[in-house]
Amino acid sequence: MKPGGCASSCGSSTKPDDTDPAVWEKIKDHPCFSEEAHHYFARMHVAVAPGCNIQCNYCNRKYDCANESRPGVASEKLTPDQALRKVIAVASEVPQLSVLGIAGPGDACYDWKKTKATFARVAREIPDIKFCISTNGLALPDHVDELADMNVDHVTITINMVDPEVGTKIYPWIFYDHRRYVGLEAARMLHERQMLGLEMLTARGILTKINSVMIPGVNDEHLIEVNRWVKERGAFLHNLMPLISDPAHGTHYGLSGQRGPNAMELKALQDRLEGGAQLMRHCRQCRADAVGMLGEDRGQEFRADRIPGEVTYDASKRNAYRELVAQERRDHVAARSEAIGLVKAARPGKAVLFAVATKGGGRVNEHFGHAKEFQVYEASPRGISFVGHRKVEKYCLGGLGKEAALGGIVAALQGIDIVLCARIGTCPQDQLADAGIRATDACAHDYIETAISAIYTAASGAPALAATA
Ligand code: CLF
Ligand code: SF4
Repeated sequence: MKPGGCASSCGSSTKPDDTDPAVWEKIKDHPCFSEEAHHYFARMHVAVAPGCNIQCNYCNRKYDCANESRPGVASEKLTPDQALRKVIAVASEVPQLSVLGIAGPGDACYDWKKTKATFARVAREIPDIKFCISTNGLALPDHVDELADMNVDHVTITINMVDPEVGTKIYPWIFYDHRRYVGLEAARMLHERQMLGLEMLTARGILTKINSVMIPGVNDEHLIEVNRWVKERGAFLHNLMPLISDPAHGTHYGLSGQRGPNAMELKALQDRLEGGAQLMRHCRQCRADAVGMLGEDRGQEFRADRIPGEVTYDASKRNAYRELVAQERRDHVAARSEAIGLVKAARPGKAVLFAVATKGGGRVNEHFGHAKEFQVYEASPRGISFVGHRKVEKYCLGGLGKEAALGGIVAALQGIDIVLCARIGTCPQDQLADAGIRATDACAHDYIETAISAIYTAASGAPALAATA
């Protein structure tokens, strides 16, 4: 990161032309609500809300694996006081931290007392942290006014259907007003409460993101309708999450063999939704106790038993980071704008998919062998757009390449044309080439868009950009 001085120490960056200033103020440091912000800022979840009032066929909260990144999974449940200690410890050590989210492991609105108590305690100690919750929506309408009073600007509702018939295949039961409901009646009640909650949030200016789990053969086609409904009701973002399904998780879908979509099926549906509600494409489907940048999870470092008895908030790291990032983001915005202009001006050609190894800052700065995921971008005559990410097993272990991992990486990179990374050896480079994927470290440490533009314009015959490390 380049050192830089932001006189105002505000952490702001250049606002995109198409974003309302008040909205930009809310999203500019939120790693989930702004794709650009996720290169710089981190979230943490505290697992204070274990209770849930519905059953989803893709959920089993009894299962936990420390290496598993999946909503609903948490290694330890916390009381609001324990959560406060953890937030203070993380905020003092992780300079990128900007958002505290409550995303279960049950439902943040159903387990409301603990959600509210946690936010109240943290607000007193760290007033500049943003609050965020994720909910299934059933209990949401009961708490919208309190969310507004607590300055919660970001709410996620998981909405998988707007047709209760489809809902019967996803939700076996709900629990509402002291009673259990099943079948069509349950799905209809859930749907009505979700729509009411969304409309109430929109009316109060709270930004709402809709998460939809894409379940092939159950609701994949139907999500086009969901996108239309939530757009009409003011949703800010729509996030399609691929179903994670494994018999070992003990979920209904896992045990009954329901498969999730592959990366290209997800992209195809996302592409069909272009022009509807704005899509989030950088979700990492994180755990209910995740800590760190979206592509990483430092939760194990901050387990309750690793936090010392006395914790006092030290704001110095977060403040210093914000000053550095403000300048860096301005540079990045200018570089990206130039790069996109060059791609648009290049001779029309086919769309090219790039997989980028990065460890943050919006740059090509990770070695191929160290990457645990690749960020995917598409360059085309329309410009450069973020498409998603592909998780992989690390190729390099103790300095040696793992041949077995490479097959999995090639499979995960299905459809990718070019891999950009900070360093790659000839052995993996040759094997990727055999699979039709070009890999290069020629643009190491460039901004991602600058690197893509250089290669895309060179390939299309236009003058290549000079590298700007
Ligand atoms: Fe957490 Fe969710 Fe808030 Fe983000 S996560 S409550 S909006 S702070 Fe983000 Fe994780 Fe995807 Fe959620 S990457 S699962 S979208
Ligand atoms: Fe699990 Fe969340 Fe569904 Fe409740 S709402 S069953 S916690 S996925």
